[in-house]
Amino acid sequence: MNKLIVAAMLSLGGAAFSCFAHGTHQHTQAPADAEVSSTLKVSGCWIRSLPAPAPSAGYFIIENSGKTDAKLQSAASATYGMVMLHQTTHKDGMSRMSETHDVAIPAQGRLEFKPGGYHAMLEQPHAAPAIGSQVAIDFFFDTGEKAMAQCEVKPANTQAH
Ligand SMILES: [Cu+2]
Repeated sequence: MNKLIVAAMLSLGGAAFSCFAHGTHQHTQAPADAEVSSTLKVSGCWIRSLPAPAPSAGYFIIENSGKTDAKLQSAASATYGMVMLHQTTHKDGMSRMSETHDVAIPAQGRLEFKPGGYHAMLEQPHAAPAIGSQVAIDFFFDTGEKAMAQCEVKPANTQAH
């Protein structure tokens, strides 16, 4: 792992972050024909922007007004070469991130992706998006549907909404 990334993350509040080397990527290809869901909505999306080569993180709320559980399988954005789903866990005073898949949103429920928990890891930006600009992210579910969101780019020192 790049020392610059560690330094950038340490400067975010003292917590020691460790991004696992993702050795076993199984990237779900975003289905091009996915229809926009009428029951799965993403709102409140924002991005904590970090200078390259550090990845930025996306946070948002998924609401499921449907009658069955749904799983978020992947996300994609034209602004980033790769978007992964991550979960931050805390153990022995350390924070670390690992890749996750199939994040369940319960029927008639919601799930918040927020600092210290689930987030979208936004890697390989094609161009660094300006603070205050909007970045489009698509979210793909096991129902074969997608949800779209516009995410506001916020500065690196943003801790929450
Ligand atoms: Cu992460």
